[in-house]
Amino acid sequence: MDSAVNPKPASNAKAWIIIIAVVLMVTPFGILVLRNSPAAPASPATTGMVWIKGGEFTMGSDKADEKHAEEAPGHAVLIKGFWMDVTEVTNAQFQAFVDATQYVTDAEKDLDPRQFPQAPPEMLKGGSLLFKKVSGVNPFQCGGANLPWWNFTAGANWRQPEGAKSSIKERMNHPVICLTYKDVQAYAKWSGKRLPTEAEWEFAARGGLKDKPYTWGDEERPNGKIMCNHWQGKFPERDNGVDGFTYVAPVKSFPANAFGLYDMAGNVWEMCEDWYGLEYYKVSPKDGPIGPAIGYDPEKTGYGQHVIRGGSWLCDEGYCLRYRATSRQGLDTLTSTNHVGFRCVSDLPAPSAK
Ligand SMILES: [Ca+2]
Ligand SMILES: [Ca+2]
Repeated sequence: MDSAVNPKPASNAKAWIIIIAVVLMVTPFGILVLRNSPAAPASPATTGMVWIKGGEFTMGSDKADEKHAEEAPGHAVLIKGFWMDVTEVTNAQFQAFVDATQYVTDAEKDLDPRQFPQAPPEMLKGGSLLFKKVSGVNPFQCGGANLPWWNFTAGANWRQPEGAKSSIKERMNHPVICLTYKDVQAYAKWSGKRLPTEAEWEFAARGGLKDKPYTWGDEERPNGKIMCNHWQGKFPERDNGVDGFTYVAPVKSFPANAFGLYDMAGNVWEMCEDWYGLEYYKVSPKDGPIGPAIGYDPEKTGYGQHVIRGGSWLCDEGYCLRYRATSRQGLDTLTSTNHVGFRCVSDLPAPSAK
């Protein structure tokens, strides 16, 4: 399991995060729903989207090695057409949603100490898991709760993604980060859209290319060109930033795929609708798969993980290499972190049918 893309709480905090997560999941949704029922954005519903004509494709790969066994087997999948956001949802777009709804994200909320009387006070503050460089660590020898590059940071949320006193003021065209699955569902509902299924996401990411490892083709760096925002250097110690970025990059900083979609590889992982299942490809139906009934649950929280796809600015070429077309991972459903975002899809009629 690639721990670089599946942040876990630091060991001391881990138990409390899990307990709090479980309790939150059975708390009435009232604390999380939109406070109003505002109208959806006034702009045309498919603005900033592209029509993805459906079809049949091979999802996953028969070439997956043991390290990436969750990507196997390759299997035939049939997808109906849909609209998809051209970019990851940006801070500007999420700001419009919050301005219209006064929605408060999970990471912005302190927890009620009466609900968690035994919890250390620092664990009751709203915040997110943030990546922090560390030296002298062999990531291949880490795993489980031992992922020293992830730190719960009180005060880190979408408005201040590096913690207190940070800002998105100069980052409005960056993908929004530090959100939970519920947060992105709230945005999707407000915008009249939904999250893509994992199958829709991979079909779109491949851009019509057949069985290629990357969303742009066969080579990781065609003609020496870096094709997406990822990590160059020794993870988790040093990112050389050869691609021009050592953090989240503005959307559209790299070429689009053949369907006109930007950053389907790298920049931020993108949440999908489906629960995450390690073995799901072995039993997936062909027609419009929607994922397993329950999510992978390595921490035995009784809840589970949802799918994230595409890799991020933290994926390096050795330890991670998750900016491939078939890469998939689960994210604890109540986790917010600074390398995961999302984009939406829509079931509005095809252009020719309007
Ligand atoms: Ca980079
Ligand atoms: Ca992405």
